Amino acid sequence: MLSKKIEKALNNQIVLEGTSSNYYLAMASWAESEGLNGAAEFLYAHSDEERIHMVKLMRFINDRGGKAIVPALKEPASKFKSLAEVFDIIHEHEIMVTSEINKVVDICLSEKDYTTHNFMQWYVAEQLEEESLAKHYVDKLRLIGGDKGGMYLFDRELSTAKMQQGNQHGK
Ligand code: OFO
Repeated sequence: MLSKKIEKALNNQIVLEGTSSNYYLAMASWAESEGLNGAAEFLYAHSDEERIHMVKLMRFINDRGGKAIVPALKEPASKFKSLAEVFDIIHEHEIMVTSEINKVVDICLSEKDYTTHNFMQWYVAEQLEEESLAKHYVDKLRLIGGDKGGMYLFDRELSTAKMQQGNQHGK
């Protein structure tokens, strides 16, 4: 049985995962409208991944006798200056999500809830991958700068890039 404190922390995390999914969806839509089809593919897929992260939390809460809440989400930004800006935002966002996940892990330890602590380790590993992937693309875009040929190749690379976490964790 989940303590109220843990249930609340997990429901807060649901809000964040849902927010992430929405952010990526808005970015995907922007990229698609800009003709950045590879980036759009990548971001649509990432949005789906984040929704899976949200639902995974919901099912865990309900399974353990708590009550998962489907959150109302704010409308995300829909205009971006460039793909470089999009990936800067993603990187910062994922750093923030990591720190929120670490807080949930701290609460698990203080509540001596080792089952939820164990469950949260999946998210800890996930964040490590997401942060490093985002950083990798931020660095690449910085190198590309305003080079159109480089941007074309980058967009093409994204169209084949899979969100590694989905594959590695067997979702
Ligand atoms: Fe759910 O991993 Fe990003 O936010």
